[in-house]
Amino acid sequence: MMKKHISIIGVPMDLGQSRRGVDMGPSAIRYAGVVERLEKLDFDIHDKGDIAIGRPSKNEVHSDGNLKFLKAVTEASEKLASVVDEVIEAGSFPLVFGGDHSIAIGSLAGISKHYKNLGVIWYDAHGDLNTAETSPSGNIHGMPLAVSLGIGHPDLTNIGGFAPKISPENIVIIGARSLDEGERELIRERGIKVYTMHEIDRLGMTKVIEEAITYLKDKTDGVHLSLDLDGLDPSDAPGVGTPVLGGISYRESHLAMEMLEESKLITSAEFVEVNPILDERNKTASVAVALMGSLFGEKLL
Ligand code: HAR
Ligand code: MN
Ligand code: MN
Ligand code: MN
Repeated sequence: MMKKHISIIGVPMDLGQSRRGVDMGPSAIRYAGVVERLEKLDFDIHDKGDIAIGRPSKNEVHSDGNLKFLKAVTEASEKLASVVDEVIEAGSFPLVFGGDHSIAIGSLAGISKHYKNLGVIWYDAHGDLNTAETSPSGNIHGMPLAVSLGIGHPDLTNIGGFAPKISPENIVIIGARSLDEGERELIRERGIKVYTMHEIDRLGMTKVIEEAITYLKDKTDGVHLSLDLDGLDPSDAPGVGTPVLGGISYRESHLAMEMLEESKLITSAEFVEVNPILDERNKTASVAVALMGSLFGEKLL
């Protein structure tokens, strides 16, 4: 039988937020042994290296109506979208390493071209549903899910030349515990499915993932996993720019990945917000790699 192909794409982007160092995320994840780990599972791994990210000069206007580094983020998103598009075209599984979560704008633009009804699992402490109008920070990494719904600055919503990339009923957010008022309104207005930490505690991760799978299975023709490492508790994933207490444990995350693997639902994935400068001996990158192991079928016995 032909080996399945996975294509790794690094996106050393740190301009979607305010703490430098997350641009080194792709290196940290590679250093934690991702290629070796996935090759053991009998995949054919193609590491496509990193996308070139422009460095804005010091005197460039950094904020465009509460959108910091709009131009740099837009350019990087266009590049990422076309690389992801090529990877899927070639029949390979796109596995994207961030970089901050603004990169999901480009990933989803490249992926959604290939699906009529793309589903998205957004594993995150945050909703990432802000716009320039609602964002308390102007940081674009707090906006990619709204942008993919077609809500936000047109330079961002039209990446790849079309909008929207996804529809609200095909989204499941897991792990939310920090939402801004505008994000809450959008969730209510569009009826987005959210499992906050409250539901994870009450139902348990098993039930949450079972429900998420049932919710997405019949109405989608592909599901993208967008995993922000800050979805995990900071004690398990300290190397992130915006840690929030009371998060998903490593063990729960591990189980979630195993269940998603069994479901055979996931058709693309990204692991974002790994910041080795804020980390403890590359722990967060190692957690990311362990979760990828489970997502791609690692078994103990
Ligand atoms: N909601 C806040 C904002 O928009 C914080 C967002 C932090 N986002 C991430 N991505 N780390 O999930 O500024
Ligand atoms: Mn090959
Ligand atoms: Mn995020
Ligand atoms: Mn987050």
